[in-house]
Amino acid sequence: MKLVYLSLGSNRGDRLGHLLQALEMLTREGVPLRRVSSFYKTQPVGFASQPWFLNCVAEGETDLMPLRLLRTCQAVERQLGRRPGVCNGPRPIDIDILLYADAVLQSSALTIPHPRLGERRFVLVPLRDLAPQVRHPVTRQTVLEMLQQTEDRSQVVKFRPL
Ligand code: PH2
Ligand code: MG
Ligand code: MG
Repeated sequence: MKLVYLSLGSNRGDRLGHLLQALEMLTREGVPLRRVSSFYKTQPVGFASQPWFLNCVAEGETDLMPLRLLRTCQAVERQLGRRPGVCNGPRPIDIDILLYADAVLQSSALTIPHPRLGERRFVLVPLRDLAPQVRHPVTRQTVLEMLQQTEDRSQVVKFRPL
């Protein structure tokens, strides 16, 4: 079993519902989730004129190889209505692989660790909830160190459903 960290984000439709459904579907499709971070309302990074996101990070265990895991994430995205559209535009769900055990790999289909892991507070803040001391397998920085050093200043606000 490999320990994996996945980032989930939604900024279209029922954002909370999409995240909850995706978490349940991942567990059913070969990625049993052990823990989930808090949920955060986050300012869009990159393409600014779109709705704020709801983001979280999940820790899972899987026997799926990295590319199979990517295909599984994409299948869940499709089942929740994701269609190829504007790159980085509003989407019901986006599921990205952040870390896959200590694996380092780069191909046209998939790069692990996620190449923008250190540049995004909407990823680092929820990842810190679960794994502040986990190290990036290449830079050897911990999640906490990456968060302290990132230049991203976008807003990440804890989401309170009630
Ligand atoms: N995902 C992106 C681009 N920008 N911004 C926030 N706040 N949250 C995201 O999940 C996100 C983003 C591309 O996948
Ligand atoms: Mg993404
Ligand atoms: Mg993605």
